[in-house]
Amino acid sequence: MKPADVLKHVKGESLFTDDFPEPQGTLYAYIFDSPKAHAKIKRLDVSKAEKSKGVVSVLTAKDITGENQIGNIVQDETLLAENEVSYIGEPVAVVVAESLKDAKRAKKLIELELEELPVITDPRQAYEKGELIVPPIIFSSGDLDAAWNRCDVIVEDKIEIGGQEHLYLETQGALAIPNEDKIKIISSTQSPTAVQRAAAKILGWGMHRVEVDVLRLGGGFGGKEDQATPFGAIAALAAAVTNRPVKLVLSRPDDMRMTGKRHPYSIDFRLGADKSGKLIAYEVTYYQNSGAVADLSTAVLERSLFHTTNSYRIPNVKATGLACRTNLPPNTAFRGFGGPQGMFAIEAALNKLAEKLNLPAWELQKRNLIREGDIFYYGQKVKDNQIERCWSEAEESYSIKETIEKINLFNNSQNRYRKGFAVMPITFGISFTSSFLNQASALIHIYTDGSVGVSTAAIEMGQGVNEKIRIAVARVFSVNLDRIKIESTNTTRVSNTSPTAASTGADLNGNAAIIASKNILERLHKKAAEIFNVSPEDIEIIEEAVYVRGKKTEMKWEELIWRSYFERVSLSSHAFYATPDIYFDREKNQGQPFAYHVFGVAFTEVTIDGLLGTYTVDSVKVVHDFGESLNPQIDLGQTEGAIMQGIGWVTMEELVQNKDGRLLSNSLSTYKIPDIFSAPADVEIRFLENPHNPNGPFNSKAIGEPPFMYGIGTYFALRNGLKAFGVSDNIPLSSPMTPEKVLLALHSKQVV
Ligand code: MTE
Ligand code: QUE
Ligand code: MOS
Repeated sequence: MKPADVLKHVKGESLFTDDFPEPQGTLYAYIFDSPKAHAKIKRLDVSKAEKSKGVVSVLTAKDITGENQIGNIVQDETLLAENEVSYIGEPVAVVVAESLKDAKRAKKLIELELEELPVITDPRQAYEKGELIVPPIIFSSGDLDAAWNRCDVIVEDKIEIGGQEHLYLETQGALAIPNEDKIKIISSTQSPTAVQRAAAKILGWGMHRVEVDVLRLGGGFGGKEDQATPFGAIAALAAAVTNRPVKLVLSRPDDMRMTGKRHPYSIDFRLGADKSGKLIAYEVTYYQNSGAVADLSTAVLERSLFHTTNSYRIPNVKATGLACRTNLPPNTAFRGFGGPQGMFAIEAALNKLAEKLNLPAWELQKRNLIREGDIFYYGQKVKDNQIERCWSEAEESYSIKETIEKINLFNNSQNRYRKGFAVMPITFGISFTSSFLNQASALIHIYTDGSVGVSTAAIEMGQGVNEKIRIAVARVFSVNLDRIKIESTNTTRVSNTSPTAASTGADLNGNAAIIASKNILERLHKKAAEIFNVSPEDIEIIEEAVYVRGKKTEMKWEELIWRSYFERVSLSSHAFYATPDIYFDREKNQGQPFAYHVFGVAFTEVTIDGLLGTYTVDSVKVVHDFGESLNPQIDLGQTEGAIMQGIGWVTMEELVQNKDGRLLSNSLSTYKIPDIFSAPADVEIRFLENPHNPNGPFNSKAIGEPPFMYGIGTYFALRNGLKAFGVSDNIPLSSPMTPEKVLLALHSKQVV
């Protein structure tokens, strides 16, 4: 059966923030943002704008009745700039008017006088100037200094990894509706409680006076985890000041300019091994381009540290994370949350090492895979390890040897084209690494007709979490899916919500919903036992019918529900779930932060046109550990989408800023994302057989982020393709590998 949303999406019936019918008297907000990347504010005058036609109010920091602070992990972010601006796109003032046109007209009348300050856009430069958001974060294990002496080969190099624009289809936005002493915010956010908390703080109100409601998002990908917050808070402030509903929905150019992206990283590494290629020592330093304020940067950086060794056993490791403050919009969560940058670095290092040892990289990868019982360098034991099984099933299904033979034959058969091949294994930790966030609640009501309403903290953003929770609840009650409706996410029904992020949405909220369902089921069993004069253990509900001691009775679900209601049994339950046994010690940087890991292996094959520098991704072939999938269609969709997004990141999505901190790739004509023509011709995804995951709802596994990192394989397949042209050494480790870069590399060798 298709997820409930599919038909609505196809027919264009699904509602997003901008689609909700606007209440009578709704005003429109438009943001006046900083035109400079770093400057002192000398004068801000909104008086002319205030007198402009249709304008009801122009808000500046002075209008904030509470605290002008929306920082999450670090309290370093104003909602509206006060004395200084630190990136282009930073909100300074907000025009609130009868129409968007009136607001835009008035915006031009705002006068801002700035005294420019030096602009930093490069993370290494920021580091040299001492501009760190937090002190260096260092994870290590073993004895690195001693280990280098035992290495037969050592490689070192520098890596540049680009950022990535989220490009969710629905831009950031919110609609705030005042209602007596409360404000209700309809927000396109992954984190309703973050919006609620920030709006309350800005207004100086208790959180109980702010209600946030989210039906669904047209995509988030991490970009609406923290960065939906300012727009929700601005709409709320405007609604409080004017006492009218206020809508704020960003245009695409405004969204691209104002919001942060995936963090670009500059990286130094050193990797050592013995003659056979067994890894001995790895040292890596991540210069994260954090942007102007902390946002989630420190948590993202930590995840890079956690995934520094990807799927490999390396006994001596030291990784240093530097959160470098620059004058760019605050970079933020994006699918993988720092994991991709960490994994890219170790893959780059392994490829370099393979070149030096004159071995194929996949030989090295395979030799060094983690084994059951190993210890990840941050202290967690490798448990329920599936990486070797994924690898061997991939080899069996897709045969490396034959692929290589076929590629060599092709490469030797003509001059213009070369094929390249790479393997990308992934081992991705599931849980927020900030342990406190691994909690969720669910509220379930069964109505008197036997239909069921389910509220959780999960945000539906296209990833199918609602359908997964629906399936889990239907399984507990053993009723038809049609009976179950997943409600909007609402902070008055389910409070203190963790963001739907870290791929944990279905796990945390699914488990909470299962507990709530079981609570009610137990009461139903008790009632049925009373009716049939047996004990509750004798009762079962199977496919909407009541069974006594394994025998079907005449009593159906609807009748049992009505009888229970009539005899005053509670048909509602609220339940709480917290992931057991996780912790992380931030003094020692050791612990057991993850509930479990997700494993998989991807084979990627590409063809480069040596004349044009263009290329195609011929195939991506995957064996992935899905656990027991709650819905294979959803999980396949997540895997394919994530692979494509990952390929986009390492091949064509190129963010360009000038020295003044201005985003030049600020539209879809200058920022290219993959389309159907850049999709791999062949995508094969196999489900690892006999999976096992007691931590996921019904043995399922998280899927949202891990397959993104299969995309990294495309980068190294392209690198190998270049090598097949004879471009061997010193191909700069610089992502994305755009066709321009391919052509430059080819020209440097005059190969065609
Ligand atoms: N899939 C779609 N279609 N749209 C999205 O915005 N976000 C991704 C992933 N898959 C996203 C998506 C990210 S960044 C995460 S963390 C997970 O979904 C979150 O949802 P989950 O925890 O329910 O998997
Ligand atoms: C993965 C994530 C997140 C994370 C850690 C992960 C994430 C997130 C936070 C976070 C951390 C500290 C806070 C906070 C949020 O950590 O999405 O509010 O105080 O928001 O490993 O995806
Ligand atoms: Mo996903 S980056 O954790 O929202």
